Amino acid sequence: MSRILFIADLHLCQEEPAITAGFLHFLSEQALDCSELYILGDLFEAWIGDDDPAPLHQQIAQAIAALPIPVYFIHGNRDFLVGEQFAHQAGMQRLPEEVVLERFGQRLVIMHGDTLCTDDVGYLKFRKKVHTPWIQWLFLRLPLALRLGIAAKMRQSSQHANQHKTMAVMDVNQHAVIEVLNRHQATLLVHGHTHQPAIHSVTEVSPSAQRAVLGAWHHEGSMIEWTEKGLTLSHFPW
Ligand code: OKV
Ligand code: MN
Repeated sequence: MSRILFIADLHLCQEEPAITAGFLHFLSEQALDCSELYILGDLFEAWIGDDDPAPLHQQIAQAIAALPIPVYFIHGNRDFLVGEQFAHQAGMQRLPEEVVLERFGQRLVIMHGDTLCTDDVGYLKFRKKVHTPWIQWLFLRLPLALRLGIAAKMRQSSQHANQHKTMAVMDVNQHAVIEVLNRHQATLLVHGHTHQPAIHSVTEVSPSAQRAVLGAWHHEGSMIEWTEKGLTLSHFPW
């Protein structure tokens, strides 16, 4: 039996040990009962380089590496610097921004979801900067303490900026959703990022499609499973 799991937006950090505990519990129960696990970004709240000695990172790497199933990772807007070293330690394979999975006779696109939020011009500008290869190259060569300081400052100013953004601006743009589905000739899309869990029908494409959105792991876990019966969104306590 084939059961594919998707999760995203755990935003793991030292300050929220209950979420880490919830994830470790998820790995030891749900994840044992599936054939593949896809982590669609923002597994971590912040990432400033694989050389960060935070014990949380090693704990998570070991727990993922212990799984008997293949684990795949797509970068989120927060952990976009997760590199080959960490991926190797966690025994997971990093995937490009958008990937098409062909199972059960259907085509399903997976992505983090930030690039669907095309109305958030300020975020797209930020993204373009921090995704520029030479800027990343320079950042990763700064001393760890300096990177930690810069990152903390950037998170602080982003929190202030987001207070003035409406939910509509931070949600996906429907034209971007249609474009992705058409470009990949897919009828299913699974993403996270918006923290607005739901399964939507997309009737502007033909044949009509489904867009399944993962929830963030704030007070409970969120996952989407894909079986021959289709997509199911579920939430579970720690
Ligand atoms: C991640 C976000 C902070 C949003 C910085 C170059 C530059 C990488 C970085 C520093 C910040 C990631 C790596 C973080 C996401 C924020 C604030 C807003 C909207 C540079 C390359 F520019 F300084 F040279 N960073 N960190 N934000 O703290 O994890 O996604 S982070
Ligand atoms: Mn995100």
